[in-house]
Amino acid sequence: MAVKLPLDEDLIARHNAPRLPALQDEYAGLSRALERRGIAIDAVKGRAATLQLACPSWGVGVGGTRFARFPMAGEPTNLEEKLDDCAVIQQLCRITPRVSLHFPWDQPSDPAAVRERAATLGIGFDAVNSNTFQDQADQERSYRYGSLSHTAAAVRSQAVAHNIECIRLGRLLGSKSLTVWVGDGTNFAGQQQLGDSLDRYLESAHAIYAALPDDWKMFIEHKLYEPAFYSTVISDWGTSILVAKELGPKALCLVDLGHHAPSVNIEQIVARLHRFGKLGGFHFNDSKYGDDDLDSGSINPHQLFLVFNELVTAALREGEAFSPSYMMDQSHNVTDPVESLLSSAEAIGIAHARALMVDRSILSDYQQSNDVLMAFRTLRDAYDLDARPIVAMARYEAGGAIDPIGAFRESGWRVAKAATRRATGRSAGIV
Ligand SMILES: [Mn+2]
Repeated sequence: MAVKLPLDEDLIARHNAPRLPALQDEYAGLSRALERRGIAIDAVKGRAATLQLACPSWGVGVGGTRFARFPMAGEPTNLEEKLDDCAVIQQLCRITPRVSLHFPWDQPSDPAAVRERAATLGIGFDAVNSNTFQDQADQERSYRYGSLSHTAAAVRSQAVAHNIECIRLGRLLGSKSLTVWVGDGTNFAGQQQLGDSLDRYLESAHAIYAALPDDWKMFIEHKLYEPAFYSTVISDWGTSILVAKELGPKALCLVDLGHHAPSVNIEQIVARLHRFGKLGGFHFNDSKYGDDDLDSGSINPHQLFLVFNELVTAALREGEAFSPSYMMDQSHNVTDPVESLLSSAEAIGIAHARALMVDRSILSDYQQSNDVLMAFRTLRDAYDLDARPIVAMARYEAGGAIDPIGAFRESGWRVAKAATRRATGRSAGIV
């Protein structure tokens, strides 16, 4: 099948040509800095180039808060247009080869045709996401008081059936995993018996798990609070890992960086989940106060680095057997979503590259001899290095843009789409 990428290939070449000498110069400078540490930059770049992030279909539209949404001219209005924007992101940054769909938001009338169209655009499909946290117009029973853990068996059955339908659609699209997040919980003490809610959830989750193909994974996404503000059924990584262990080997935990209590040590949670073979994947974003869904690395790039420090450690020990699923899960309220996703993909790539630059054998020696300060400084030394030339060079060599956001603006993509795509509404919430 002939691939027809959305942006003119010459545009990227014309964009890169005048920027290449400066990139080569900066890459050579970093190469010398790493050489003095006994690290070969090409090996780091080779591993940096293996990072792959999924783009969320809902992330390419302008998001919103509980209060308002401010639409943007030229944002996507349907699945086809979302795929076009995701393909633009992949063409420019080359580390987002797959899209994660959300049903029924992205319900395809002809999944085979959608799969073929995506392939033509140079992209595929990652985890499919079920949605039992809101009611749809044609829905028989309401999720107002819960879905998989609802007190009524008929509502639970409806939610289970929806998840099984997501698996069916995902198989037709070429996906290999289902992400299950439920907003189930309570807003009042006494509203439900806390243990019984989890039992009902488990019974439903077992029914979904039983419908998983052998080569599929089921990601359990926990979230501390919201929309339920007193108790949430799958509230934390402890509940998540217990559920995943009870369901079986195909059930794994998903870490969304915004879904934890404030000041929790997320990198330690990552290490714990990995230790027990239950680290399934990540939803990358950043937060200041709660589940803010801000751009990855925009608030706390150091935490992102520390998370990748754990991931790189695990990857070094296990090689290709270690392959968590990575996705960006963000809400873009005041920026162009394509630009935010390009910026975030770069931030994640930089955090990964910094972790790859840690001198692990020296770090291990300092840890073993309890030289606390030097262990800390070994880690910090890698964080303080400017990893941008590695990420940019890997991107350039893969056919992407040296400055993806600059190239996106030069392409005039959004202006052109503003003239052809219909206007969207102001309704609050996620697109
Ligand atoms: Mn998430």
